[in-house]
Order: sequence, then structure tokens, then C-alpha cells
Amino acid sequence: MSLRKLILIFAIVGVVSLATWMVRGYFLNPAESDPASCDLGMANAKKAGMMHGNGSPRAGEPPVIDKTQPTGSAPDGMVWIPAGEFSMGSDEEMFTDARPIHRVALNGFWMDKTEVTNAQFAKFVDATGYVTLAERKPRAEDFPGVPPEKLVAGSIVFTPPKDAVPLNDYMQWWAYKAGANWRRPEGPESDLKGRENHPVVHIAYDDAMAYAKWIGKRLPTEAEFEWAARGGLDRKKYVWGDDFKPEGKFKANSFQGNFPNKNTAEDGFAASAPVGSFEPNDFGLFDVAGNVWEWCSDWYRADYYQTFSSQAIAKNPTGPADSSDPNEPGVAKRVTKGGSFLCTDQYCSRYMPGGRGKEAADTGTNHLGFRLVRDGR
Ligand SMILES: [Ca+2]
Repeated sequence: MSLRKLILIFAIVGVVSLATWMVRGYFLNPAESDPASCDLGMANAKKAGMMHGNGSPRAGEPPVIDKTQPTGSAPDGMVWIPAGEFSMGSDEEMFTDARPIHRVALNGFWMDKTEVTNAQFAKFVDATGYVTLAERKPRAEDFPGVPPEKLVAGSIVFTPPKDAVPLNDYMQWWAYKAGANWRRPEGPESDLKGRENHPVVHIAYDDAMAYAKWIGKRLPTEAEFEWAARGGLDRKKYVWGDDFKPEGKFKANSFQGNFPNKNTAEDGFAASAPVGSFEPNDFGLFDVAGNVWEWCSDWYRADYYQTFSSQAIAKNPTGPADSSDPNEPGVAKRVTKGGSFLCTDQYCSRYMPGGRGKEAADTGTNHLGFRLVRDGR
């Protein structure tokens, strides 16, 4: 079963609590993680001889940045992300899947300065007639038992409750909405008017891949995204440093107030913001923390970081060969990075560069988008 199928069954038939699964990756509360599953992952890693103890060599050293500039001018809307070496991952207690911090070396590459916008995605759709997954009617053969008339295209929309709710019931704030897709982010009654420059959302992995193929770029690897997001800083908590609000200034679009019911939007945005609304990081990238989650090309495995050798620096890692999420066995997921406008230290802190997200490849939501990279030099 894929996540999308589960969500559809939940939404249409109302028999399974599926939104729970959907948000686990985004809002994983340490108190609610499944220790048995995590232990199993560790045991498997040990069995496979992948454990190495205290992190790889040089994991405690500052990043190395290759100052060599690329030849030729920058592709439109992209910045050069230098080749280099850094310490990837996080020691934050809640990020159980982001340890140990390990050393990674990467080639340089070009990266979109911003998330792909609605206007940019519209050009692609105009040119190709592409129809996103959320706009397609689910196939009856994929949803046995669901009456055909109830197979309705749609997507997952953040739908906050009026009052405070316990934070262990995700279904209180996520809902499958018929008719929600990139053109209508909150459902049939919404549109993109005035949001041309916002990140496109409700994009499934294959939708992002189709856009990338058309424009001649690719999704970043998880390591490329984290290296780029950190902007050359050394193991800082946020992509701009260790202080959440330096000089009282918001540096990213996140969630303020009481999650999920009361969004005070002190940073100026209750939902997505136009790309580039906040200052760029030191590599010139906007919104690599907050605003919307972004797809990476790697498969997600909760135990992947445990596989790095203590004897070597990982060079241009592209992720594991398959996917495994103990919180949702059997559902293949890709990594997402960067967090979203729904991230808050009260509950989800994965807008920190070391945090990892995950999503089933066929699932889009209204806080998940993407940006692309291109090999350089
Ligand atoms: Ca906000």
C-alpha cells in the first residue's frame, strides 16, 4: 500500500487513520517514536557490520570550501554551490535518524536560488500539458473496495482545528481534500491569484522529476541539499547560525503561536510566503529553511547514517539502495529537507539543516515543493 492509497481510503471510506502516517515524518515527536522499530533498525545495521561508533574522521572539523569558481555565467535563477567537505547530520536529540554526524565531500553544482514557483510550474504545464498526480483520478485497480464514484482526485491539506488539541492526534489538522492540487492549494474554492511567486505545492516526487526532465536539471541529493543549506557554516543549529531570531529578526517562514490551532504569523506569513521573502543564506539560497519542504532524490532509510564507514569520507553520496521507515513499514519514501511554514520548536524542528523529512513518492501536500540543481563546470 502506498501512502496515497491509505490517505484515499481514509478520506473516502473513513476506515483507517492515515493522516497519522502522513505527518509522522514531519512532526515526529520523540516521545511518540517507536523504540521497538528503531531498535530493529539498529540491530540490522549492526548485523550488516555497518556500525562505527563515534562518527567518521574529521566529523568535528570545520567545513572545507573550494573557492574555485565555475567557468561560464550562472544559469538563470541559479547560484554556484562550491565543492567542499562538511559534517552532515545532527546531534539534536529528537533527530534519531540524523546521527551520527559524518563527513561528506561533494562536487560543486548549480542550485536554484529559490523553490520552484507556481509561475514557473505553470510554464511547464502550459508547454507540456502535464497533469500532476493530485489532479489524476485514482485508478480503481489501485483501490479495491472503494466505490468507483468515490475515487476522486485530491491531495492533503493542512486543516487546523479551532481549538487546542493534543499533539498526538495528527488527524486533527490534516485532511484529504477532493479537488486540492497545485492550482487549488486549499481545495476547489482556492486559487493561485496573487500567489504566482509562491512555491508550487501538492507536487509528488514524479511531478518534480517530470519538471526536472523538461527543464534539464535534477533534484538535489540529500547531502547536496544539506551542504547547500548550511551555506558553509559549521554544524550550526539553523542555516543562519545558532540564534533562532538574531537581533529580533525572523530568518525563515515557520510557525508561531500554538500549534496547530493558533497561528499568530509573527513572521508575516500564516502559510507559504513568496519565495525570497527572507534573507538568503551565505551561499545565496533563499528559503532553505521553512516555507515548504523540498524533495531530494535519495531514498529514505531511518538507519542510513549508521552505514557510513569510520574509515572514509563519503564522496557524493546518493542515498541507500532502498527505503525503510520503521514508522510505516512497506511504504517506499524519498527524503525531504528544509521544513515548512508549519515547523515550530513546539513540535517540529526539522527546518534545522540537519533534520530529515520523508514522504511517499506519490504523495503531495500543501507544504511540500521542490527546487532543482544542475551539475556544473
Ligand atoms: Ca509563518
